[in-house]
Amino acid sequence: MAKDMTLLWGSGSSPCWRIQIMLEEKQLQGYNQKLLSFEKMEHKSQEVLDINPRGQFPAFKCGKHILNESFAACFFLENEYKSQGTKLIPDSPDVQAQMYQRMFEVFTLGQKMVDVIYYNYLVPEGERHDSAIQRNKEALTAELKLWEGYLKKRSGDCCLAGKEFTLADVLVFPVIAYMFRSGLSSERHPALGKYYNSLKDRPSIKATWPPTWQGTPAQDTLKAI
Ligand SMILES: N[C@@H](CCC(=O)N[C@@H](CS)C(=O)NCC(=O)O)C(=O)O
Repeated sequence: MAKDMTLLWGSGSSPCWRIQIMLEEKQLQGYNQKLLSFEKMEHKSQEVLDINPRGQFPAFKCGKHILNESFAACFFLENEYKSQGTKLIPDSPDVQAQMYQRMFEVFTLGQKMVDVIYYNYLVPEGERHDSAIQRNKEALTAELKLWEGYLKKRSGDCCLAGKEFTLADVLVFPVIAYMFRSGLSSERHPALGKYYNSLKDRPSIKATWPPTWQGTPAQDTLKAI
């Protein structure tokens, strides 16, 4: 159970947050955990490498199983603890179809977000171009328009796949939250803003809110998107 689990994590990392939300939803509080620092390069420490040879967060051990990919960890936990805590994969094929579709689309959304927020980090100084920055911003704007459309269609619902909180929300919410933290405007993206506000106080999410986000000002990188 929880005592056999170890999570090494970094604050603000969406993949780490997914596993933390999942563990809360499955009532697995009391697992071993250690908050480590990106700034101090602790993701490259031996302690992390022993679990995650990629030297990345999350590093997650569940009994004898190593599950460093957040999607893998969340699916594993849902399967292992099907009847404990929140049931996160509903029985309805209609809901499942929506849930799977949205959770895998988050890879595209996340990549487009990273291309904008981390442009300077990803592209060496001499190779940066305003045209590429502009293209990345347009790609993210178009992607967000899609998500606005998805969420508008579900306007009476709290969640990505309908009225129930599912695995799609566990996996997608941290990315949406990261964008609001980075200055995304809920006036420009009202359906995303509504989604964010409807889930941000959910107990599993509140209990695991990234500690480095508390009390520090948000960024404004995505303000104009
Ligand atoms: N593929 C992993 C994410 C791994 C990952 O990209 N981790 C980032 C933090 S969000 C990291 O540790 N970056 C530091 C590095 O790669 O050196 C998952 O989805 O769980």
